[in-house]
Amino acid sequence: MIDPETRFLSVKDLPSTRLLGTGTPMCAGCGGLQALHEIYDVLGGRTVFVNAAGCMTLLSVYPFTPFRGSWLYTAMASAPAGAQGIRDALDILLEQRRITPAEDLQVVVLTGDGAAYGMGLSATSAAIDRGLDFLYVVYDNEGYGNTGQQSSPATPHAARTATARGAGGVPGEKKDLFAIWCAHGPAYAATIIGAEPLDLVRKVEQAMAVKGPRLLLALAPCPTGWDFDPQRTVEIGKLAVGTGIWPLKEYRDGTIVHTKVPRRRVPVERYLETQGRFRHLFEPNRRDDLIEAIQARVDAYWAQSASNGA
Ligand SMILES: Cc1ncc(C[n+]2csc(CCOP(=O)(O)OP(=O)(O)O)c2C)c(N)n1
Ligand code: SF4
Ligand SMILES: [Mg+2]
Repeated sequence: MIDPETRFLSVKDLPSTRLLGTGTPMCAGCGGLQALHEIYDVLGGRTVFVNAAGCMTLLSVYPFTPFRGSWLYTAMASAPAGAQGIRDALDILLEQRRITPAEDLQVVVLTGDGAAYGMGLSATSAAIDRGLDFLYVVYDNEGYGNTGQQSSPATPHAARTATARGAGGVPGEKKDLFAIWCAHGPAYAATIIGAEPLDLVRKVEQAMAVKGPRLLLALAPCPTGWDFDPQRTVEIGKLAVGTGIWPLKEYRDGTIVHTKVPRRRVPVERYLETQGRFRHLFEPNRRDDLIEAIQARVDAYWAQSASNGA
């Protein structure tokens, strides 16, 4: 039932973990929002989100929020520093017995790839080094989505963006944030995607079961920035896993394990052809050089991980 004062669904009608409706317009079919919904189902309301500027910032526009806990908005580079301040404050309240352990909150950074792979990387590295007890959730839509999908360090090779409009798209390669986190020896790290909810939920539970720096890195199919029909979000997410472009894996105790290995990998072009950002690989002339380069990189990744026994 809609509450006439807040214009949101009445809280008492909903299970305690669901996101409430938001008054702000988010894109239909947003893969980042899909992953966040699923993560929040497990996390629940005893969370405080620390958000680096990006698309998800529009979820909480004062005085409205779809979350049941608190929300702190920070500059793009500063979310881990904000998380440190909140964790410290909670620890002081606990020490002074002004809150009970049952009233303690999970401190969760919510950030896009532009902040996570780029602007916020230094603050993140320092927070991991300090052993900060926080969950770091990245929705990776492979570009600066909120400002019109400019290239970010997470944009994949050959994708066209607002700042890479040339014949070959982005010349560089996507940065490996998961590997960067693992090199720090965190308490936990995992890649996830909203289109594989069972794998995702298990990883959120694993992350919540330990203390320290923890990463959940979600590929976030983005109909607006990647140029596809919003109804294809789940299909494209499953193709990202099935082609092997987005390996689902987790890091625990120094070991990396793949949690879903595609038995027979689908050719990457099945994934690429679903998105307007790769249309120039197929029209007006087929760019076999670029398609083969992308396929070769994926093949090399899986050959390497097989030889490592991951
Ligand atoms: C230092 C700084 N530079 C630029 C901006 C403008 N800005 C706001 S959101 C955004 C895009 C952030 O990209 P990402 O972290 O990937 O999140 P997304 O928008 O894709 O959700 C930018 C560039 C900013 N807020 N701060
Ligand atoms: S631009 Fe992409 S990531 Fe941002 S809200 Fe829209 S669909 Fe989601
Ligand atoms: Mg982004």
